[in-house]
Order: sequence, then structure tokens, then C-alpha cells
Amino acid sequence: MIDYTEKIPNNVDLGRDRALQRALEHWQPAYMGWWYDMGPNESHNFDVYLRTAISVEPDGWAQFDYVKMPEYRWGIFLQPRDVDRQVNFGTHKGQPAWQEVPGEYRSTLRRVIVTQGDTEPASVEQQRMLGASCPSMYDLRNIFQVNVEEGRHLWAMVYLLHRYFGRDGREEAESLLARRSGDEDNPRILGAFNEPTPDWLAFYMFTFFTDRDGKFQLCALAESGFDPLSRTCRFMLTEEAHHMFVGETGITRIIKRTCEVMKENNVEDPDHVRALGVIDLQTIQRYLNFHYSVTLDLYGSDVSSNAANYFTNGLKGRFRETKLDDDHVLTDAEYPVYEVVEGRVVKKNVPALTALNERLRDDYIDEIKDGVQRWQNVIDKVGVNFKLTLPHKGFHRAIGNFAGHHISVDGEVLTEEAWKKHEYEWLPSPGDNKFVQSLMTGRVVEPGKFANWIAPPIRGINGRAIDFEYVRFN
Ligand code: BYC
Repeated sequence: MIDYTEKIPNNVDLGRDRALQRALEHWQPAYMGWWYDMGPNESHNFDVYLRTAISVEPDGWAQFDYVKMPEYRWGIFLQPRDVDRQVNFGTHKGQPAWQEVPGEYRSTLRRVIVTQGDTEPASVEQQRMLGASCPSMYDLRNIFQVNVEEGRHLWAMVYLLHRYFGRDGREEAESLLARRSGDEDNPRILGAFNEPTPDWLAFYMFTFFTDRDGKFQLCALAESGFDPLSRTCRFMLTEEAHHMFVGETGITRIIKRTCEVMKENNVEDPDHVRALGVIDLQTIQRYLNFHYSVTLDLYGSDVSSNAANYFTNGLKGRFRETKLDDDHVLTDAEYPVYEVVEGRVVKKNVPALTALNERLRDDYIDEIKDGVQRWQNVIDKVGVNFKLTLPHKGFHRAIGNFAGHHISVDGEVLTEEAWKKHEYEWLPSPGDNKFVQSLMTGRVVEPGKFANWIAPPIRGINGRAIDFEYVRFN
């Protein structure tokens, strides 16, 4: 169980290490300062029906109650230790999993943990203004749940930095509160986390596409030979699932509403669809193209010596590493990557060790395809003639082999000029953003009411009714 009588709730026996406890108690007010500044705007006095972890066991996960977000019990929760756990891949395969940081990997591990940690507050910053335009109380509660849990994920990484990386770790923990999403001078580390999330369509796309990068990266880190990182990530993954649920169902409900309105009014032309106050499927497709491509960049370069080193050194594994049927060392294996040669996309086999970013990206794409198919099923079920598609992997990429090339959604290599001609057929135009935002000018917060552009969910949260008062504004 988690001890909530402590100032910092935890299941790591924090009280036994006074110096660490003091250091974290020193960081805590800085974190609260960041939350008051950069957390959900004007929300501090709301009572929100939130879940809080009460135990890390699968059956005792959560408790639901009204909480003011600044009073949320952020804390440190690791999955229980398996004393027999080993390093399961790379050159240290078969050794007992490390309980302390191996000296030679210290800076690499720190960098990975900082990169992971940096995304968490970044996403809260990106989403902080969305409460003012929520489509319902149910959705408002969900975004707040996502936000407090991203805050907890920051705590998870900060615990590792403080506990295992001494003074450097403490400095990194402070920097995590100092960088700001989209800031010109001190931006967040990874590209997608500096993009704005200006409306709810973008928010649901983000939680579907980008939070799922979170899932895959956390799965890879959960395989780490550094056991505390593995145990932290395993618990984080249980929280991540709800975020992807919010994204997937959010888009499902938007598509459903649009298709129903199209059917009822017998309209297909996107201008006519827009005139009925719902989001046309073409715009949804363009948002999809944007979020998918920006998220693909988060996996890093297709061929990466960093990725090879992470794996060889036992720091970051593959998706479901221990379930894979091979030698887990990969010295002789190959893996296909794509590159642009003389105006065409061509396949090339490279050492599998160097292609681990690409492999994780491919695992991710497989899961994305299934999700997009589920959205397609909604369109087909209502009987609207429209096909959602995933753009080519090389489309609109800024990292890796496709960076600097102009690839169409179908994978054709174009000149910059030709690509520009199609840009706003493929990506949201300023006019698209403006239209979407024009639907979201105020918040809908009467219990059980939903904005015109989105269908209600199938059920409420934790068995509550859809018209339950999920947020009390006081
Ligand atoms: N933007 O060898 P390369 C989540 C940098 S999301 C900017 O290709 P590597 C969440 C790279 O850092 C999951 N820079 O990269 C979701 C490197 O820079 P340095 C977050 C980029 O190291 C929603 C250089 O390019 N977790 O949790 O193999 C809400 C050469 O890179 C980008 C992680 O990412 C980019 N997109 O792989 C809330 C896991 N991509 O070091 C939360 C931890 C690459 O040469 N991170 N660069 O200056 C990693 O494992 C790796 O750092 C990466 C990059 C996979 C990101």
C-alpha cells in the first residue's frame, strides 16, 4: 500500500533516507509553484472527481473522489521488486538487474530519464488553456485526470534523478521545472512537445498519437536492466492507458457526431458539414496527418548509434523484449529501414542494433493502424462514404532519413514547390485551425450536456452516470 500520511506519498520507504526525503521536500514547493503557474488555467479551486492510486497492486489501483488539483497526492510509486529479475538483453544479459546505476552508464541513463521526464510537464503546459473550451464536464474531468497524472509521471522521473544521480540529478530536476513548451530560449527537449495544443481536436489527437509514443517508450524503458527505472515505468504504464482511452474515444465521438449529422442532413461537402457546426472528416484527416507525423519523429533517427548503445548496454530494450524469440543480443541480425535515393524511397537492410528506433516506431505504427481502423468502423457503420488513411511514414518528417525531403502522403518524393502546393490538402491550414477553434469558444459545463460537435460517451467514469457532476466549480 501507499503511505498517504507522509508529506510525499510513497511506497519506497522514503522516510528511511532523510537526505533524499529532504531533497525531495525541497523540490516539492518548486513543483507546486510550477503547477500554479503552468498547470490547468484557473482551475485551482475546482473540486474534480479524480482517481488517486491507493496501491500498486493490479486489483487495488484507484480511489475516486473530489479533489482540488493542487491538493492531489502526487507521490512516488514503484512496482514491487522482483528479486530474481535479470538484465534480459545486451552484453550484460543474465546478470542480476542493477539496483544502483552502473558508473559507466550514468550520464546516458540520466539523459534518457531527463528526456522522458521533460515530456510530462511539457504536455501539461501544452494543454493548460483547454479547460476554457471543454465540450462537457465529463471531458473536463478527463483532461484534468490526464494532467495530474502527467504531473505524477514527472515526480516518478524526479525521484530517480534525486535518488540515483546525486547533485547532477537534483540540478536536472530543477531544469525540468524551468524549461517551457514552445519557449524560444528554453524549450522542451523533443519536437512534438513544443507544438501548441490549441483545441480539443488537437488534444484528442495528441492523447491518441503522442501519449501512445509514451506507452511504447515506457514499455522499452520498463525492460531496462536498471531495475528502479523498470519498476517506475511499469506503474506509469497503468496510468498511460487512460490517456490513450481519452484520445481514442474523443476522436471516435467527434467522428460519430459528424457522420450522424452528415447522414441526417444528407450533406457531404465539407463546407456544408461545417455549416452544421460539426468538424468535417477532411479536417479530421489533416489533424491526423499532422499528429501522426510529428509523433513518428519522437522515435529518433531510423539509424541511431545511441539506440544501439542503449540496447547493448542493457539500458533500453525493445517493445515486449522478454516475449521476443531471438538471442536478445542482435549482433548478427538485420532490420529494414527506408531512405531517399535519387528521388525514390528505397528499402535498405541495416544492422538491427542500429535500427532499434525504427523498430519501435514500426511496433507503434501497427498499433496505430488498429486504432484508425476502429475509427473507420464508426464511419462505415453510419454509412458515410469516406476513408481515413495513415500517411506514408516519410510524410512531413523532421527527424531521421526523411528529414529534409518532401514526401507526399502516398510516399512520393516531391520537389519543395510541388509539396507546398498540396500542403494544406494534407496538413491543417490556419483556416482549419480557425474553424475548429470557432466551435470551441466557450465551455459546456451543464452536467450531461455536450457541445454540438461531439457525441456523448457510451458510459461515465467509474460507473457514474454521464450527467454526474464531475467537476464542481465553487
Ligand atoms: N525532437 O540518435 P537519435 C511521453 C535528438 S512521450 C528533438 O536519433 P536517440 C509522453 C536526440 O535527443 C515518450 N530532438 O536519437 C507523451 C539526439 O540529441 P543529442 C518520451 C530529437 O537518442 C505524451 C539527436 O537528436 N520518452 O512519455 O536514439 C504526454 C540524435 O538522435 C528528436 C522518450 O522519448 C525529436 N523528436 O533517440 C506525456 C524516451 N528525436 O542527444 C508524455 C527517452 C531525436 O545528440 N528518450 N532527437 O543532443 C529516448 O529514448 C531517446 O532520447 C529518443 C531519441 C528516442 C527520444
